[in-house]
Amino acid sequence: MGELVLYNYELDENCYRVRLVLSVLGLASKLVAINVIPGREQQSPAMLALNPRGQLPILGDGDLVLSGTGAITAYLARRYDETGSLMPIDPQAFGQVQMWLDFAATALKPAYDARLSALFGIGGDQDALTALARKSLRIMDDFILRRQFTGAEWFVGDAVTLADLILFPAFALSRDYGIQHAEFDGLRRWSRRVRSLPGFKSMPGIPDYQ
Ligand SMILES: N[C@@H](CCC(=O)N[C@@H](CS)C(=O)NCC(=O)O)C(=O)O
Repeated sequence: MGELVLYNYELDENCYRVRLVLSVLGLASKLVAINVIPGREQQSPAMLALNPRGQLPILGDGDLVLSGTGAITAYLARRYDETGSLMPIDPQAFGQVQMWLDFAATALKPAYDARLSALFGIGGDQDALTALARKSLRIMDDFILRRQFTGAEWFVGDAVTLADLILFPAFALSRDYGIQHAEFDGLRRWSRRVRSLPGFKSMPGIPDYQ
């Protein structure tokens, strides 16, 4: 195994997703701090050489360089999760995890942008984005509540998967853009389970109480 290097912006939700997966997997990594706001260092020639899209997160593992939250976390799960449970081998569970990863990248994009708008004044119309984010969190809440009624605790199967780790930050950080956790009983219960995982790691904006 080469050295894992994460090009990281501490306040970014997607960088946090990678830090969380690394931590739950018990992997040590070198964090290289990139000044995104206000420095726009992710657009520097050195960073564009690693990711021509000029975005974080970027992960180096020896000679391998990956960018994009989904690709990085899927790689880490497949490469380093010896139990194979974070990214299940079983085709049905694999498909269900992929469905939630797609949901995180698409339906939860407004939540990402609403937070950028609330914290940094970029990303678009905060009210419109917050309304879309609430709709997506409601879909997640309805889904997990129905599962909790049957005794299940996780989004897919009977153990934590990448789906839970990738969905978690959008809910955990929702107060940053004005959505209170009291609106979502199922997600509150589920997020306590995520927080109790061995290796769980928090970030600024996620309070310790729950
Ligand atoms: N789809 C990408 C989105 C990454 C993203 O939006 N990264 C932010 C982190 S702060 C970024 O680099 N923003 C700066 C920019 O887009 O110029 C992913 O999932 O990794």
